[in-house]
Amino acid sequence: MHQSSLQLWINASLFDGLESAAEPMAIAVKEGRIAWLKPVSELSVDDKSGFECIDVKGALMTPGLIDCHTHLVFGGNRAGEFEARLEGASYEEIARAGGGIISTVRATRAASEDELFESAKPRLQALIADGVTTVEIKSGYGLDVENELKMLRVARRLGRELPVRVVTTLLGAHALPPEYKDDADGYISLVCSQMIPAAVAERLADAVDVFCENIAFSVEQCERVYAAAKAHGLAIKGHTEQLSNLGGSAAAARAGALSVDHIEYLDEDGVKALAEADTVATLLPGAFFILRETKMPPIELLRRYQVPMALATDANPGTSPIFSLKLMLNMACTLFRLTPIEALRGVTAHGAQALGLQTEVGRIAPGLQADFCLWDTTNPAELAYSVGLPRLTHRVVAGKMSGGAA
Ligand code: DI6
Ligand code: FE
Repeated sequence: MHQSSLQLWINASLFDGLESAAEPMAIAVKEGRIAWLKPVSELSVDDKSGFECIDVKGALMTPGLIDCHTHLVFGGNRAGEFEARLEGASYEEIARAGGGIISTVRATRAASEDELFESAKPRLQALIADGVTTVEIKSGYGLDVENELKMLRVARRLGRELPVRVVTTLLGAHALPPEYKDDADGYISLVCSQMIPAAVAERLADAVDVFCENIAFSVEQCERVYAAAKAHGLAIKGHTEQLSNLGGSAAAARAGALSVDHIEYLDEDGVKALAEADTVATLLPGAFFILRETKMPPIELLRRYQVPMALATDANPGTSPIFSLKLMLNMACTLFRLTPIEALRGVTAHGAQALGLQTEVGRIAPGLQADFCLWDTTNPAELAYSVGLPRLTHRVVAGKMSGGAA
């Protein structure tokens, strides 16, 4: 169905990744890319010649959704920790007592590559069913060279075997492994001198990420990781200002980070640093919700300084066991007071920018990949307004139908 190399999708209510079109649009796809688009009222007979014409009858068309921050490859799960938190333990207390991230490290190290692949697959399929066409997947539960590479190999394999673009990020500096107890600097040296070069040698990582926090790594340690990543030609990102304000976001921006993520505790100086460096602010309302945080990210400041805001699931076994990007659209509006259009930009154009992929995906614009979704509504606000609906009727990746209800 709709697999010819020349397609003309007509009568779309278009949200192009940044704005909604004022009138019904026609979108031409040639060999998997967007060739051109124009209002249906301006279509000539010549425009249509040679194309397979698909009338979507007013349905909402958006770019394929981009989940620019996930940790969806991991062993085991943390339902027990969820119960402990219900009884009053905090995330930090659990982490300091050797639970939290480190308990997932134990389960991930014990799992084979095949086991990790099989457990990650339904998580990724859930995102795909929600309209995701590009997903970022981080390592970070191996915390030694062999197990970090194992996670990244699983992420690459997911991208080969499932109809979704996968971008990989090495998050070796996620937590301190037990072998390096009391030697965080020594562990950072391992990340810089062995893990990053090994990931680069196997082409397993597109970017490098860090967790800059009191319970993880200092700003100085993160800066060492950034320097090593950049020396190997990799992009950088940071988990920063999630639980406290250490100045990690400004440091990441100064180092040229594509994005800084979480940022509930970001202050005005930090926001200015992002604006100056063109670094994206990635909002992760799932972790905010699960941890019942009350400190809001500085949305008004981000607007004032025109920092692009991306939005992602942070899908992970601890702070965001949530495999729905559409739910994040609602949470970003309900919890963080984004407008529906801001939220939608966050999972399309700005999500792409957070991955450095803005010239490939995230917008419906000439020259970009023909990755898009059609929804059972005409109004983009409904994607954020309602949970569970509207239905995804078509999901198209590089011009090929791939999922959706229709
Ligand atoms: N911040 C988070 O919210 C996740 N990682 C991070 O640096 C949590 C990961 C986990 O708890 O397993
Ligand atoms: Fe995360």
